[in-house]
Amino acid sequence: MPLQGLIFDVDGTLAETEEVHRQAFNEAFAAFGLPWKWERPLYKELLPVSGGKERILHYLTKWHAQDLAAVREKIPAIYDFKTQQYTGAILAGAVELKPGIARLMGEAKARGARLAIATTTHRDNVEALLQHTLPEQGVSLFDAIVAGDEVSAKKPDPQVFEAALRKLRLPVASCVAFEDSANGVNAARGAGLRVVVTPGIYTADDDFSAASSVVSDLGERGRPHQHLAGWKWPDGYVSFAALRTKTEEGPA
Ligand code: XBP
Ligand code: MG
Repeated sequence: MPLQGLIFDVDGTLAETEEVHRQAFNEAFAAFGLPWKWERPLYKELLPVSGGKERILHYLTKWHAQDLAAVREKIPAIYDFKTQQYTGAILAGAVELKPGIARLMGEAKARGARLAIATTTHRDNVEALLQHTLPEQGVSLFDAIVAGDEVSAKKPDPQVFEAALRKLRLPVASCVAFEDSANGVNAARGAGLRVVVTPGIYTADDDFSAASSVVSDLGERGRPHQHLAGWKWPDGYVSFAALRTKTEEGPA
């Protein structure tokens, strides 16, 4: 079936954003007078819990159960503050798109393909990232955006990818997902999508065995990526033409 749709995860896939999230969480904890500090090793342990609110509740329950009654109802306010801190940092230029992302999106649109976002993060975070990194088109580049709280279950549940497919009005066999984590791969595979993985700084040792391709990044002409597993890419970068060949050749 011809390739017609690309569905992108956000955090760790469009850009390496998790350090900005981690910093924003810590700023929120300080602002609310909580003596909590998520350092990198702990954040790596917490990341498999999708969603900032769910992640905070998981941490509170597991590490500070004695404060559960006092803090639980503050989680929405803590998360809102965190989101404001995060979007502020993104709009101030904290990150840039990973290699090949803007190029592949441009190639896809030039060939009439549709683009979607399927993410666990807050919609405000997505819009800030797109506004800063794709200033000409931003959100309008995408035919569908499905963000964290718009589905009842977050990744690894497939709902966010299923919702994106519905909004794209495309069959699953004509689309490919891009992810950075095992949660994301499992969610995309659960929706029946093939997946190209570019691991994030926190997910390099995740299990990507269900993915069709694992590469360090999507690469650029003359700046080849590192091939890690699965599909091999001519000249070391993922082009729309090469992606179309792979997806039309292989099984769904
Ligand atoms: C990754 C996540 C998000 C972010 C934090 O989302 O699991 O929870 O870590 O963002 P993606 P929020 O699906 O884009 O990889 O605090 O807004 O959840
Ligand atoms: Mg991700």
